[in-house]
Amino acid sequence: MFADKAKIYIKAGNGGHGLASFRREKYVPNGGPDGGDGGNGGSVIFVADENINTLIDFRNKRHYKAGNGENGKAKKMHGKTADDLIVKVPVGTIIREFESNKIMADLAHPGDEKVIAKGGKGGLGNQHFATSKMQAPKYAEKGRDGREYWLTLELKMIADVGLIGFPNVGKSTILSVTSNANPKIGNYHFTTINPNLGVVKTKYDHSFVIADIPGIIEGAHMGVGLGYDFLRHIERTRVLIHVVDGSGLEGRDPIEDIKKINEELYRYNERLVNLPQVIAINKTDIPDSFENVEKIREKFSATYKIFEISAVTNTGLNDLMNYVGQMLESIPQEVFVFESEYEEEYEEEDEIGYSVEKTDKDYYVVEGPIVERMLGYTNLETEKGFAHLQKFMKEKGIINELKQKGIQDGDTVKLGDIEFEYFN
Ligand SMILES: Nc1nc2c(ncn2[C@@H]2O[C@H](COP(=O)(O)OP(=O)(O)OP(=O)(O)O)[C@@H](O)[C@H]2O)c(=O)[nH]1
Ligand SMILES: [Mg+2]
Repeated sequence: MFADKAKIYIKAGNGGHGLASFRREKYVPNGGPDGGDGGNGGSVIFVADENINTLIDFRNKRHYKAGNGENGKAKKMHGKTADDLIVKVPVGTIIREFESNKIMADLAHPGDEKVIAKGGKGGLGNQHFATSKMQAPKYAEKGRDGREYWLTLELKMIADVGLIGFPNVGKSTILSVTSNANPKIGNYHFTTINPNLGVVKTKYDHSFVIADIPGIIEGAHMGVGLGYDFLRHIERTRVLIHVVDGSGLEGRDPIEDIKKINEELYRYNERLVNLPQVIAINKTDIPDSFENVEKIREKFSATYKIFEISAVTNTGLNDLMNYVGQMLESIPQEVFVFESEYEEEYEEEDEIGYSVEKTDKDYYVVEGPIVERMLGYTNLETEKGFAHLQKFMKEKGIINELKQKGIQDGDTVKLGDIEFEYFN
């Protein structure tokens, strides 16, 4: 099966949590804080590997997760950082974020690599938060979550030459006769529904990769026929062979056909219509073709090199392929790389936690740097300031934690330096 597209889910590992703990030693009643840091979560990294040719594996295995970092431990021991997960993809794989369809990376060269989902940072243990004012901080930082994405992987086949034209003009037959490929051939439209690739060897001893794509028809850019989504497969080609049916058997005007195909190319991507193009008039074994050959030559020979061929009798194909092979020699093989369009969401500033403790029957102590910071810019004398405090406690989850610890109306909360009565 041809696999040039896949949808997968990736998740980087979460960071381990920092630990809040205190040294316990014999004869030392109140040891200092010794909570270690959480380890970082593993990232998901994509690498372009020459030994992989299709995305077929991604149809079978669709979830890729890197490990989580370990939580911090006592005695200032750090949790282990998780290994990154390396995902190998074929060279020429474009990675898009599924929702927005934006390009996150184009791994165009062997060995290209990119971190797509970053592992979450481990949280700091409480040992970092001791200050002269707060010598026994009971809070530690939580680990960050690793990034997660649904992705579309899309393989841009890197063909040197693309065969284009209306349906049934003989593109697949040409591919089968000139290359090692074995595409389906049929006397009806849209025989080819997925692109085929083949390697052509010329008498000059160079070889190139040729792509046969489904037939294009007028209106393809609006989704008529098979649409033109598959034109992306020839976006990176260096030469196009424009195949036209010279026999006129289908009652079409080959001049119009050539113009229409070029119009569709143009609408897809202007670059495509400006690629070097040669015209191959096929089915010239059919006697009726003579008139059309004349017409095409008259109209297009100033613009395009024209070949008369017959794929079924294998006539003229050597000349065509040798010519194209030589054209390629003079066209540098520059790999077209798509720029990344995806902007990673801004990661929230580090927020160091707080602790909630029940120190007496009806007495609760809340402390921590975010509390100090909030108190620093809030004037609790004012109604507005007090409203802000309530909102803050709710949003940060402090209220929830107080409830979990069993707070009742009328109990006292000590928040930093202030005390107030709790009412739900
Ligand atoms: N007489 C004659 N018939 C040909 C020639 N080349 C191809 N055909 C026939 O034309 C029909 C279409 O050939 P394909 O190679 O499948 O055409 P295609 O352009 O790939 O068609 P789609 O995949 O539908 O776009 C088949 O019946 C072929 O046998 C030729 O040179 N002469
Ligand atoms: Mg075909």
